Amino acid sequence: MPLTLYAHPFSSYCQKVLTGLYENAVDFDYRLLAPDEPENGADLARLWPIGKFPVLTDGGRTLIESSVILEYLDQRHPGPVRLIPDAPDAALQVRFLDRFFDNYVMTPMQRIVADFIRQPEDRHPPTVAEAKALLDQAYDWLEANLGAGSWASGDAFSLADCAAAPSLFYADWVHPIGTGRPKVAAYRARLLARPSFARAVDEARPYRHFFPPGAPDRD
Ligand SMILES: N[C@@H](CCC(=O)N[C@@H](CS)C(=O)NCC(=O)O)C(=O)O
Repeated sequence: MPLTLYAHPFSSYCQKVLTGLYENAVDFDYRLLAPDEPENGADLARLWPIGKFPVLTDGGRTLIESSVILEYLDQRHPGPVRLIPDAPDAALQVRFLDRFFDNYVMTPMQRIVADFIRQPEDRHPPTVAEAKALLDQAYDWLEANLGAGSWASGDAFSLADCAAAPSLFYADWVHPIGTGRPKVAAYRARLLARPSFARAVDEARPYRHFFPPGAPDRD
């Protein structure tokens, strides 16, 4: 039975997992979560009542949470690109950076986007201001800590880059990295040029008009 991924191309966490799948050309059945395919949403609700996606199934096994899905793929469906390095210290650094991008870039980015989905009278400017301040801290930390290698943790593309790609991609749309952080901006550009992530971004282009704050005319 092939791997099955419940996902939507415009979702940032789905792009994180799709990037890992495309890196290693892993075969999978794409179950699009869309109103005109309600059976996929019903399956998702059964598999994971919390309702967040992506969710991956492999035979009778269900994998939930993007980082866990990618680690599972690295263990059970490995390819030439190792998403978690074997060396324990290097693996810890990759897992730390994965948490960094999810918690301090993806999460504030999603908070800002979520505020645009609220009715105007329910919008909450202090939450948006806090999220932007956290993004500034995260961008500054990255600018100071990105190493000389091409990727988040040196010269090998990893789980950390899968997390970085969609988080920096969308975060820059809602709160620009700006010209004062050239290393972060260059890293984001390298991620966008990586064929696996470029493919995920291309697959999401038809949905750009759904981006609640409005998608900029670039990338
Ligand atoms: N921690 C989860 C986050 C997943 C997540 O937030 N997914 C979003 C799409 S990017 C979602 O399910 N949104 C729909 C909802 O919240 O109901 C992961 O890493 O997979």
